[in-house]
Amino acid sequence: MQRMAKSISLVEKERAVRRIQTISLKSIHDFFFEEGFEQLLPIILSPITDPLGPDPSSSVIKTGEIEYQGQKLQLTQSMILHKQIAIGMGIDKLFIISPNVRLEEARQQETGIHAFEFSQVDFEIKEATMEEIFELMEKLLNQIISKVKQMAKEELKLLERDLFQFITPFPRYTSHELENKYGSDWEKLASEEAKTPFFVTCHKREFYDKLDRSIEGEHYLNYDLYYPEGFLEALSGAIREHEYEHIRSRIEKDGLNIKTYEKFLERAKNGKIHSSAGGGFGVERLVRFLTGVDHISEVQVFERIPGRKVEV
Ligand code: ASN
Repeated sequence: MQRMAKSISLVEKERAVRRIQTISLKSIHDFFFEEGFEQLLPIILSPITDPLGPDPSSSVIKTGEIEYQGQKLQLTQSMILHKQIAIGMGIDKLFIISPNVRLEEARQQETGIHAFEFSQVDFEIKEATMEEIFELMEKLLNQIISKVKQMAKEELKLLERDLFQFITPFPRYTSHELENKYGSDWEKLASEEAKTPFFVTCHKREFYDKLDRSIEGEHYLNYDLYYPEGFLEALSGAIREHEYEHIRSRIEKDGLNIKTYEKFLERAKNGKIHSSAGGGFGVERLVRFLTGVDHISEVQVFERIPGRKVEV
């Protein structure tokens, strides 16, 4: 957010954004509670975190790390591996709102959707199917929109933002289909053209996203949800790899250090990682979409924008 003298209308607009964020967070909590999820608290230090790669679209420079009592601990990039471990502990439906630190390249400030520290709503369900996750997200997004429309009429008017319920099911495409249609910039072009959110399946991604072994070639049982009107990516998720041999070979194939994931692999070997599916969506990106503001920095009270100096 701007730190110079602010006009009344800017102050009002910022307040409207914060109110819509507050309503969204309440409605996310209510939704997961009503759907029978258990809420876990986040952790921000662990010997393991989401490696965020090798995802061709990832632009994270390095993983944040600190040393404490002779142990190297990584800053959470996402709670994915802990979600899988928690499912293995017998927590069948869970969600966590967690801070994610992703040290992005400075050029990412131009996308409008990248912050190097943000909050992610991460959820996971034991033995869920992709369709179950899609339906859950459709219901959640429409429920948030309905609450915001109901409780923030004045704020939406001030922000000149029209929100409406989306028809479900949202369209589903494969990444290959969209790449054929729009070329390599398909994410941007498809989101700009869309009038409704849409799911895109099959992205080359991290070792924990399950490979579709029922068909020839490299296909993944994963998905992203995109916002319409050019608001870009909302959520990513997948059905997870849960068998020891598969996880191990995927980690090796990705050129990651097996030793780092030793304990995780041990759990998988002992049958403590189960089949699950889930996803995660950024709170700030959601609020940006709901409020229609241009840049994610307009949503963060304490902005964390790649390449910009942290003031406070
Ligand atoms: N939260 C995502 C998931 O559940 C992972 C991520 O944020 N990279 O798959």
